[in-house]
Amino acid sequence: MRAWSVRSLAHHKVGWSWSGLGVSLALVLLALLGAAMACRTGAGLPPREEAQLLPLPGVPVPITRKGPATVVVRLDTAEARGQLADGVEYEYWTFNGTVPGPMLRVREGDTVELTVHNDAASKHPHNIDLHAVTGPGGGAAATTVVPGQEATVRFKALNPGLYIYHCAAPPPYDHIANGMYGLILVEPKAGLAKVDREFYVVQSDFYTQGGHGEKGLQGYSQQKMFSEQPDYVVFNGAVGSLLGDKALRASVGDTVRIYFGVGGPNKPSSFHVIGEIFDRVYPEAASESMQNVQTTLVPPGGAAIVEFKLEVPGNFILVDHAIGRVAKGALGMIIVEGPEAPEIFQAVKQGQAASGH
Ligand SMILES: [Cu+2]
Repeated sequence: MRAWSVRSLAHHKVGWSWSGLGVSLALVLLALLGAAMACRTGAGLPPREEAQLLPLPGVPVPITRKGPATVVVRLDTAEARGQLADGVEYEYWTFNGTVPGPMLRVREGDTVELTVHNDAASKHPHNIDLHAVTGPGGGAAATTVVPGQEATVRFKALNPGLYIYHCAAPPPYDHIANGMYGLILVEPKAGLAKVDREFYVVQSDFYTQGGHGEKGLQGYSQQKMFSEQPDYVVFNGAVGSLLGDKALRASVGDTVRIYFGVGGPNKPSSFHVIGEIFDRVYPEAASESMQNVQTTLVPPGGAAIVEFKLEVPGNFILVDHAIGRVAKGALGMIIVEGPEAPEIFQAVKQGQAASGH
């Protein structure tokens, strides 16, 4: 890059005097030679950096660089037992041991070099199909790996947006139903507006051999999955994953952004935060936003970005407003602390039976 600035300096000199022309031409030639050498030595290639992979519901930090990079990502597919609900265990299939897998964050124009390593203890082949990929299968065929093996794919993130990634190993519906999905954010070149807090939430539906709440290790029911009758509809892989001491936390005055996706396999989400209005929604994670939205519909294999400012303290509940699903687990919470704002909201005469909101 330094070579180009020398060349632009040379152009300035051309404008100043004819006597400097010889010097200027020499500088241009030197600059071109330098650029050619930089290409040959690789010094002109974009920088390489490791993707930041955080525990749920963490979001990688915003990208501040102004040029493209090669972002190196390594995901391990692993089949691991976890808690789907209180007293209910489930054999999840995962990226990096969590449902959803870690959120990935790159910049429009970046090249992503992604390695999928299938844990040696897995019983199944796995792969990754990223909806941010322009290429066959979203990378699925190129990354299909048997247990103990790994594969690498490289793609250019051409389109900004928030995209689902998921396993598409046959049959893909079983791999998705068992928990193999996550989100990749491709930031636009100009970046996103600064906010105070960002969260990562993915909704999905689970189908168990036993009924809702039946204790013990529960096997996967493909039959219920085909008939689209989930026993659980949850945020971030399990009932209660965003409740109690795992609730999201923010302060009065904060502007919050939620990167929200739906892994499915089957059910869309009517995503809503009780007691808040989304100031902005990027519906289906498109580039244009809408303002003042109460509930946004997010399809399986889709995502949305929602933003809202917190004006008053309290507990704000995340739900799928297909409200029966709250009983199946589609419930989370943002605990907002800070000074009361009675001019915006106040209980003038408290009711006898507070709902707990
Ligand atoms: Cu898989």
